[in-house]
Amino acid sequence: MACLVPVQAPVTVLTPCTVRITQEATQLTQEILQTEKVIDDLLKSSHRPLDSRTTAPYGSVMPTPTTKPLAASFAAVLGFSTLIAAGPAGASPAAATKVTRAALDPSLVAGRGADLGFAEQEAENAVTDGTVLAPSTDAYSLAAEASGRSAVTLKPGQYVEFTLPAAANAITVRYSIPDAPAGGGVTAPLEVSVNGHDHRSMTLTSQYAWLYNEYPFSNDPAAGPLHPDWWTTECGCVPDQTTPTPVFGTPFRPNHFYDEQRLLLGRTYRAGDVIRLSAPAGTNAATTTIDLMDSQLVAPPKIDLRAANVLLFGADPTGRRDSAQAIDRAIAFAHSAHVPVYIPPGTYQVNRHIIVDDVTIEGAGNWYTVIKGHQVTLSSPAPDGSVHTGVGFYGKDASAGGSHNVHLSGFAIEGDVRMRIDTDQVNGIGGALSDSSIEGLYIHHTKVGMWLDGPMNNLTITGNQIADQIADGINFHTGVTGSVVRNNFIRNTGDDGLAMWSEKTADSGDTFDHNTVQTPVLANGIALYGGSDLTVSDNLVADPIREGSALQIGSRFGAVPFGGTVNVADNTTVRAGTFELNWKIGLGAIWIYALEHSIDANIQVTGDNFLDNTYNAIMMVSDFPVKDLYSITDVHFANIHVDGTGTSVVSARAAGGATFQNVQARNVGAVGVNNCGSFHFTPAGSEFALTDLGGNTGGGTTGPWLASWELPNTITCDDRPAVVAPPAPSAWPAG
Ligand SMILES: [Ca+2]
Repeated sequence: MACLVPVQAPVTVLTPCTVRITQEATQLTQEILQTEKVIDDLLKSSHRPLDSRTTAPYGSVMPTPTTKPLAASFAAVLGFSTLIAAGPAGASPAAATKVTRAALDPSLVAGRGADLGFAEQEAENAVTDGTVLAPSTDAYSLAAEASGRSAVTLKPGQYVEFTLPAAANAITVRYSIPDAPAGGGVTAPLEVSVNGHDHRSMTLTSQYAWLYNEYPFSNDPAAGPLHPDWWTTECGCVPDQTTPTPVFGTPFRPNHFYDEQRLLLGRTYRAGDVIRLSAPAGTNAATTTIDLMDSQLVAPPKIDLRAANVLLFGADPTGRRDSAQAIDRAIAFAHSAHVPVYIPPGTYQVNRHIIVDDVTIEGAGNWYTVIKGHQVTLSSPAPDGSVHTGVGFYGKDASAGGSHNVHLSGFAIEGDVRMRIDTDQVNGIGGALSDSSIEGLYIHHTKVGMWLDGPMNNLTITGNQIADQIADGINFHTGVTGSVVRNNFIRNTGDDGLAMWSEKTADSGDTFDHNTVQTPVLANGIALYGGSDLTVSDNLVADPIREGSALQIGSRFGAVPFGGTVNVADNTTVRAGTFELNWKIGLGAIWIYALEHSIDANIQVTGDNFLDNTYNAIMMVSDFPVKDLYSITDVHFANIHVDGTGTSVVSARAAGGATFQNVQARNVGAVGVNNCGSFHFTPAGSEFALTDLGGNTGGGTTGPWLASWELPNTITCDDRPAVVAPPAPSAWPAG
């Protein structure tokens, strides 16, 4: 019978059960201390199987300890013995390639967004003999999905090179290579050299890129429309109700072009050293497009000797054998012994969910400890509707009480999801996790990085990177309360970057703070769908592409109405306010959308900067079929900077009203307020009223953006005003 020990039981309570567990823990710790040579040897020879040593983790004879500190052993293997090695003698520091944040000068976004210790350099600002893509925000183009809306395309034999701005031992390359002719992706080499030597090769892949067609998308570039019974914007028709049947070119709606890959350089290079990325002359990729490179100085691996080391429970750090059961055994032991689980450097194959409850799992850092899985087709659908499973760490389902006191940190999750199937639970993190924390993970190639299904309470998500997802980055789904998402970096999601989705049950008391969200290829950077007392603060959101914008407050998708106060404070958006392909009108960087209910919660939008808006900065809209049912009535904008709009500062396409105070605008491309109200156009004016609380200054070609003649509700409705591309954002004068 298993020992059942209360979570808080002190080990000084000497029941027979706790005595045995304490003895086991002591023995295990001693064994871990004795295994440094095992781990050391293992890391030096990644091909050596562990079988003979790890099938009996308890009581087996372990090798004699060596005098070499374990940390030094890890360091030697991972290149840190040369941590402070200088670059080649005589290398002259070149001018560093410009460092940016979301392709902006960092001074323009100081104090906002995430800081995870890497420096972003855009390829279009680097030295190259390739072709710099002309900036574009047109969906389904390489430029639109690139950070800063531009990238560099290399033909075989061409290069792009970046001068390091600071010492670095690791890079992340965001790139795109073509799909296979019939879909499914290809691999192709990318050569990396530093200062003309230290050559190495990365193997790029497009297996996780290139989706086509309509929701939920396809990997087949030749497929005709998946939904000929849907209204289709390209023909402005329902294809199977149209004669003659419209023909759509293929590939139809290609998207999700980019992927990223990380590389430890094996030593530390200096500021001024030059990293060249080359498409080798013989590459099978006709083009290799480089969007950007991030560089950083990764800390040495973390080691925890007091924890339950998964190697002692049979885990295989070479990634050859499945380690799921070994990790389960380590978790079971750690749970009983009240110690954390430690996953040392290595790649661990896991092809299903690891169920976590009341446990701490620590990796050595997400550059070192990688949990990697294949997507597995289930023999029959799971009760939750999944037809696949894959690598992920899951709390128990909320209907089973959820999990509590789970703390995950310092590892990467590398999934294998290439298609969007919404019923599949193939997310990096899932289930219900109350009183828990997730810190310092890198989550890649899963469907959703973290999909939490409440009800649950008090989860803190900090310092994570989530990239190249098929769907959302993080979603608080249904009754997630009192939880925080802070200082996370999200790039290239196939749906919302960060979302709170109050389907049926309200999310409440949650905060998204100081996150960076870049290039969601569909939907929004940050979206709130219903809920109460929510905060979105100090985030940086860049380059949304279609059917969404930077910030959305939307009453849709079966969400409960908004309640309480919604604070949208001190965020910066850039290159948002996209073109809505179905409506064929421009959106706003912040998009407030009453589709299924009126929005009458107290919405405070304060201190935000909306930069380089492709169309509008602010849009408030109710869909046309429900324009007389729902309104938007209690929205307040204050202390806002709008720097550049292709069209207006405010587009109002709903009944209701909003107040404005100290909303300062410049480089406005069209009339300051595009006011359609609810489209009745009566002599009384628009159904949407603007209230000027003072300090609303500046404008553009048409004079002050909030001119007195526009107030309170002058109809200025124009579906498609001419777009005037704004100049690049610049510093705002003090005061
Ligand atoms: Ca770029």
